[in-house]
Amino acid sequence: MSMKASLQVPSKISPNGLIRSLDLAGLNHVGVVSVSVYDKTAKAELQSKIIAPGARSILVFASGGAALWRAMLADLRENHTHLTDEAHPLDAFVYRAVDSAKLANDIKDGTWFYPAGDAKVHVDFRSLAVAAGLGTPSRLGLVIHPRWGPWIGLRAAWFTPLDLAPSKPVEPVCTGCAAPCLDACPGSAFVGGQWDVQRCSDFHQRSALCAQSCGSRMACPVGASERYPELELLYHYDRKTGRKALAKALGIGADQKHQGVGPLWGAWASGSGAKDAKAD
Ligand code: B12
Ligand code: SF4
Ligand code: SF4
Repeated sequence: MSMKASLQVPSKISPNGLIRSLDLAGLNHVGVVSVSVYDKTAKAELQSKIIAPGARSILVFASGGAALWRAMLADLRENHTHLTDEAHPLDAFVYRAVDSAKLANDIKDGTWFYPAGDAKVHVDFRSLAVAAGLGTPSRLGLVIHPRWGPWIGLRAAWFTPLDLAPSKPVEPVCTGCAAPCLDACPGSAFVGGQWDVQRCSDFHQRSALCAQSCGSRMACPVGASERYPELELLYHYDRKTGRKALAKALGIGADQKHQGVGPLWGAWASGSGAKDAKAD
């Protein structure tokens, strides 16, 4: 369920102001799941009573299409140091947006989680997003939605004491599709018609063909008009090259404190895990 700055909530305190504020920052795709539903599939160490005691509902914030990217570009044009001084400019933009939305809407309760690779608590955002009605699993391994296709970035989750009405689940999207994603993959990364992270990762180790894009994701016809712009794709897949290109496009000089990182395919499997993996 996609909620643009509106939500039917039976609670006394409404999160609608918060949702509107974050919508302006590009977090335009929002869903709700109760903690009791979340707890049914969450790992023991990620149960809500451990990571967010007192929470009753979870609001999951995502960006569909290029809205968040455009909002970040507008900010970077005004604030060059948000690119030059930040290790992860997009993550930092989201943290600032959440902090100012909390302040503006007097939100003090609850616990916030982010999908960043260096997050202290590693919430499984794909499962959370599906439970919160932001999309459905796809052959591609990504959460997919009829409007946004696979062009959804999962950005933040607010475990709140508010009792909110849950969002409806999204119906399967891949059923009946001719699956052009399979043929578009040069790395034979699909096993039994389903994306396999190990095969995809192995292909990245031996070929540069997918260094700056995923042909299978590009081939998906669902939400094709919401595909990320070229510069955003480059930034997500190869941040080293991407942030240089971004600085050039914005006319920001060479005083970069961070070089960015190259693709880290395989890091998740080698023990450094999600900590070092790209999370955009
Ligand atoms: C580590 C990581 C990677 C690693 C490994 C991914 C993996 N194991 O699947 C690498 C580097 C390979 C990677 C690559 C990419 N990633 Co990544 N990645 C993550 C990260 C940081 C953690 C994932 C993780 O380790 N989860 C926990 C472990 C235990 O899960 P797991 O073992 O992989 O799988 C379990 C569950 O996740 C679940 N599961 C597995 N797959 C799926 C899929 C669905 C739909 C569901 C519901 C459940 C589910 O079942 C598994 C067994 O219990 C997440 C952010 C996050 N915090 O969730 C982003 C995340 C999953 N990545 C994302 C993206 C976009 C990508 C890339 C496209 C590259 C990019 N940066 O643009 C590629 C391609 C991935 C693809 N085709 O699916 C997005 C996905 C958005 C979406 N629409 O689904 C996330 C959520 C980040 C974000 N901010 O939005 N990624
Ligand atoms: S990144 Fe390349 S190998 Fe992996 S699924 Fe996409 S097209 Fe296939
Ligand atoms: S191309 Fe079709 S089968 Fe593949 S992910 Fe997109 S909708 Fe699903």
